Amino acid sequence: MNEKLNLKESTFISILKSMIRIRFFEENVAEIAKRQEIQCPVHLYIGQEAIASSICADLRNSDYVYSTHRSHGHYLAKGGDVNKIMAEIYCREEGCSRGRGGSMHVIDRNVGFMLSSPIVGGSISIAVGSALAAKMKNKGQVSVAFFGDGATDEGVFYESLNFAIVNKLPMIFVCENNSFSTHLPDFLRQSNTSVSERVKGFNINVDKVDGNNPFEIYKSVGKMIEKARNNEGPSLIECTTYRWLSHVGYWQDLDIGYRKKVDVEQWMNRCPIKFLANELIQNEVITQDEFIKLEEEIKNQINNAVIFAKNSSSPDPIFIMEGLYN
Ligand SMILES: Cc1ncc(C[n+]2csc(CCOP(=O)(O)OP(=O)(O)O)c2C)c(N)n1
Repeated sequence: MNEKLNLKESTFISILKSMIRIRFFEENVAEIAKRQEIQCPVHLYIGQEAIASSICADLRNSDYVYSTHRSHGHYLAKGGDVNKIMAEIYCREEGCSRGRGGSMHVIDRNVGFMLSSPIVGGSISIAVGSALAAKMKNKGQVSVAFFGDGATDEGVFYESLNFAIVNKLPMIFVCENNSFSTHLPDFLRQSNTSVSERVKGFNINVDKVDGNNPFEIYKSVGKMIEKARNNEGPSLIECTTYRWLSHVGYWQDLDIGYRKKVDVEQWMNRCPIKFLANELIQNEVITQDEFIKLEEEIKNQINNAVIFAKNSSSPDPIFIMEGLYN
């Protein structure tokens, strides 16, 4: 326990590791996409790493996580395997979805990563189905749905929320509010841009936190997980954040006119990794040297994942229909 920060040191070292792993993974994927080594589109998570890493820090392997088109960070934070997700992005048989899914259709039930879906809002209702199953099985499992503010433009979000509340399900709704749905800012889509305010009429336990601050997110979600495990019903956490790169791909979308360079720069100055690393170094949880070593180790791990993926086999076209309804 660190007295000054009032936190369990090992937890925040794990969160830092998870955030660095996601960052390096995504930076590597951006490079791979630039070199046109992969065919599937990639929606990168750079800038939002604190959310997945802090939300998943205390989840159990048996808890369920559901994700979106921006899936890599959620998968890695839930204990996913870097090799398997990299191979999936290369559409290889050794990928977590056996090369059939690519970046947006990630699945690995061994770590409770139930699915990611590019149908905006689509995975929320399925996550609520898992929460219902968890309640029926009564083994203390929690179901977590990650989604963006764009998903709250969809009816399925409100129906899922209502169902989870009425049935007191062990469900946590995690809204990563980065203000944009593709190239549309929130104020052009929503009468009230605050998701947490909008859902208050549902009588749900709700909190709004700085999505670039792992301390805030971890503290808030901890109470929500406890509530869910104690059969006290669902919660919603709105995490305000920003994506550094374009909606899809490795650009910054500065030529389209929906966001300004100065805004991107301001958010980049609020890098969640730098923030947490500085706090941990200043409070003597880790040293600068340990931090650098950590970065090197993770960089190597990601480089090895690229080698693993490239050496993996492509699915045999003969099995193309396998797993489909026919
Ligand atoms: C039902 C549906 N409508 C529209 C789209 C097209 N689309 C893909 S991603 C996206 C934006 C989603 O924004 P948000 O949910 O905030 O997530 P973010 O991209 O910001 O992570 C849209 C509209 C889609 N995939 N599915």
